[in-house]
Amino acid sequence: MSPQNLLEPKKIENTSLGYRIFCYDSLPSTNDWAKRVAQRSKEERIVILAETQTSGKGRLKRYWVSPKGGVWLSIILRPKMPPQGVLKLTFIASLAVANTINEMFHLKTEVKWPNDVLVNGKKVCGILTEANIRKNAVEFVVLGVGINANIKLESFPCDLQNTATSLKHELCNTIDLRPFIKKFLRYFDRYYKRLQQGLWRMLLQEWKCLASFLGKQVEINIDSAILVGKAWDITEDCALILRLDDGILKKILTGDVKLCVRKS
Ligand code: BT5
Repeated sequence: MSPQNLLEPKKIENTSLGYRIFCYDSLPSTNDWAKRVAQRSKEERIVILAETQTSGKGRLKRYWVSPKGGVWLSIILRPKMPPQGVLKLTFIASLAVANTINEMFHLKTEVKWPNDVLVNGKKVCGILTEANIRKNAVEFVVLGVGINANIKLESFPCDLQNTATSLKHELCNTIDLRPFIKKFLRYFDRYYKRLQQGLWRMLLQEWKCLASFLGKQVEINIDSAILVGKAWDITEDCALILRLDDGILKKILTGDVKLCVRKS
């Protein structure tokens, strides 16, 4: 049987904003499947949604736990932007997730550089943006969004139970996934249009308003080294500026931010 037959979507939903949602029971990774779809057609605004992922991916080949009850989706986009701009899509997706959660459930949401959304200080969502670059131009982007929606904390592996949370856990209730996904896409679409209209500075400002780690003492894991300093600012190209204890400002392009408990 060909891969197409094996992976025929269970259903396709069209939204009023022009997104087509391809719904699957299970996929290894919605990002990987979205890349295959993007390579075969020239369309965009296709959303690959799976109830579970068997090999969900984080950055740097890390794993992403994706049991049933979560929102695991990837959006295919063809933005007109230079390859260096792609991280802006991660930022606007995290803004869209944070605002959706805030508006629907009145939970305290924050964003954390570069790709997390937190609820009550714990990770509820991670974003993985992957771009296909040809001749120094973006051919397509797959924007992967994983949201721990209706997941019991006990179903996370032990190492995640202190750092991850889910909407079900925070609300002590199950949420209705359809309206949640639709609202997220509406927010995302609004931010995406603003980005394409050249309103990035305004969007970054909005993101920073939700970034409560800014101004705090943090640790950044880069490869096997740990840098400690104050999270000083985010540049227009999405880098983190860390102010080291000796006052030197260091521009960080990738890494993981952890709040220090020692100083503030
Ligand atoms: C991310 O990577 O946070 C990006 C996650 C993107 C997942 C989506 S789901 C749809 C699409 N298809 C995919 O295959 N992926 C995308 P990173 O910042 O590297 O964080 C990964 C780390 O988060 C892991 O090493 C774990 O420590 C932790 N983690 C794993 N699963 C988690 C979960 N469900 N909730 C919270 N933390 C998790």
